[in-house]
This record gives sequence, structure tokens and C-alpha cells, in this order.
Amino acid sequence: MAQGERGVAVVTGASSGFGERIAQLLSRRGYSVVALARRADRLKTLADENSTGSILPVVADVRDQEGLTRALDELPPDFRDISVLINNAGLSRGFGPLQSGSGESWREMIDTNISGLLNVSGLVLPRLVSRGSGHVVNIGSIAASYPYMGGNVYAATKAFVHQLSLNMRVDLQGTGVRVSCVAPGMAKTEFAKVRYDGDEQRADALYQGLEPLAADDVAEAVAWCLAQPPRVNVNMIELMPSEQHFGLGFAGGPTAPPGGADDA
Ligand code: NDP
Ligand code: 8X3
Repeated sequence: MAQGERGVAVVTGASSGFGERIAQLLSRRGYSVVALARRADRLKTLADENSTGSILPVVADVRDQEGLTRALDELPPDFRDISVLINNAGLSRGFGPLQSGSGESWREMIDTNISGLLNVSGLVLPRLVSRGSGHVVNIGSIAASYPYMGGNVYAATKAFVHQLSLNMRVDLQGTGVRVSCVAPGMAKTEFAKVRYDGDEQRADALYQGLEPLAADDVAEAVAWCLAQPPRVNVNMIELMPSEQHFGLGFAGGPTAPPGGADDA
């Protein structure tokens, strides 16, 4: 399999939602894509169903530094010259206020959204620097900028992503590596289902009353950052549903999660 004409893009969290659509779009745009996540079956389907380019499934947990190192060291030759990293893997757990939250959920969000992103970046950035060009796109969230009830630790992990993106950019200045952050609002993916521990009914209720973003909208924003000429660094793109008014609120809808503030 020859390397894609645009180079190799690593997309974390490629087994569903934004990551899946980003992987598909970048493949269509000429990248070879390393699709990384934990669910092997989903990644296999993504790779098998892709007819426009090459997608390599890589099963790894972003929290597992050793497993990640092994996975990236063992990439086949055509996928080794990484030029793009999309730090997308992430999750939220629960919707309750901080005072009734659980340490286990907090740790899972911090370990995935913060440490996981750092683990992958720590392995990929030196490769980008040594090739003298590249692009990192970190997926943030409007939750980082606009508080809503129950957002607490999740929102704070995304504020870390926003601030790290700015600092990454400063550290990488002069290396030819660009850094962007894409911060979406409410989008219908598996995100809310994970947040509600698999309860699809509660997850669906969250989107009643507005048309959420589609994963493709976010994929297009990511691809647009990558497509700018080398002189342009897109620092930040924030996008949300037209009917969303910051936080989780929307015209005529709730500003707190269904069930109220104690909805864990
Ligand atoms: P999904 O739940 O659909 O996708 C999350 C992806 O992250 C999955 O592919 C999942 O794969 C992967 N993932 C989770 N934990 C790990 C891990 N430990 N190691 C490797 N991969 C992992 O949600 P979205 O597509 O919506 O979320 C993608 C990103 O977008 C997240 O960072 C989220 O915070 C952010 N976001 C989401 C918004 C929304 O409203 N949907 C809005 C703003 C930002 P697997 O389980 O197979 O490992
Ligand atoms: C997820 C977006 O608004 O559901 O990052 O918190 S929101």
C-alpha cells in the first residue's frame, strides 16, 4: 500500500463520531490514515468499508503509554512518516454537580482527555519536528469556554486542551509544525451515550429541541485547518448548532441536563 499523496495522518478516537468521519474525510482527501482506538471491530469495519484510500486500524488505548509506543513503533513503512496528528479521543462521564461526582469518573476523563492526549503528542511531535513540517489538530469543546451545569471536570479537561494548543504552538514555532484547536458544541455522536453510561434514551433527550452538529461538520472544520497554505496557522475554530446559545442551553430548551442538576 503506497503512502497517501498528502502524507500520513494519525486520528485518535477513530472508531466512532468525529474521529470516524475525520478518518474517512482525510482518506478521501489523499492522506493515509492511522485510525487509532480501543474497539478493534469498529476500526476493522472502518478500514474494510473505506474505498477511497488507505486506513490502517491500530488498536490502542491512549492512556497506555507502553501500548501506544509499541503500536507507533510497529507501523508498517507506508504509515511511518506521520505529518498530521488529530488528537480527538476523549469522553465525558456523568452530568452531576462536582459535589456529588465520583473520583473514578474524574480520573477517567483526566486520564483520557489530558494524559492520553499528552501521551500521543509526546510520541508523535518529535517525528513531526524531525521531518520539518506537520500539523496537530486538537479537538477541544465549547464546554471549555462556556460553563454549564454538570460540565465541571469534563469542561476543565477541555480548557486544558485549549490552553495546551496555544502553548504547543509557541513551543513548535520555527519547526514547521502548525497547531490548531477545533472546539465544537453539541453534536450527535456516541458522546452523550458514553456520558450517560450507555443509556440511549437519556442521551437522545439531550438533543430534543435543536438540530445538533453532525460529525461531518466537525470533520470539515478539521480538514479546512489542514488545507490552508503553510503561511496560515488556524489557531482556533469554534462551531456550534445555530440554535445553541452557549453552554448546553438552546432556544426554548433546558440549560441544565434532563433530570436536573443532580443527574449524574
Ligand atoms: P464518540 O464517543 O462518538 O467518540 C469518542 C472516540 O474516542 C471513540 O472513537 C472512542 O473509541 C475514543 N476513545 C475514548 N477513550 C479512548 C481511549 N482511552 N483510547 C483510545 N480511544 C479512546 O464521541 P465524539 O466523536 O463526540 O468525541 C470525540 C471528541 O470530541 C472527544 O474528545 C469529545 O470530548 C469531543 N467533543 C464532543 C462533542 C459532542 O457534542 N459530541 C462536542 C465537543 C467536543 P473506543 O471507545 O473504541 O476507544
Ligand atoms: C461536548 C460539548 O456542549 O455537550 O464537548 O459539553 S457539550
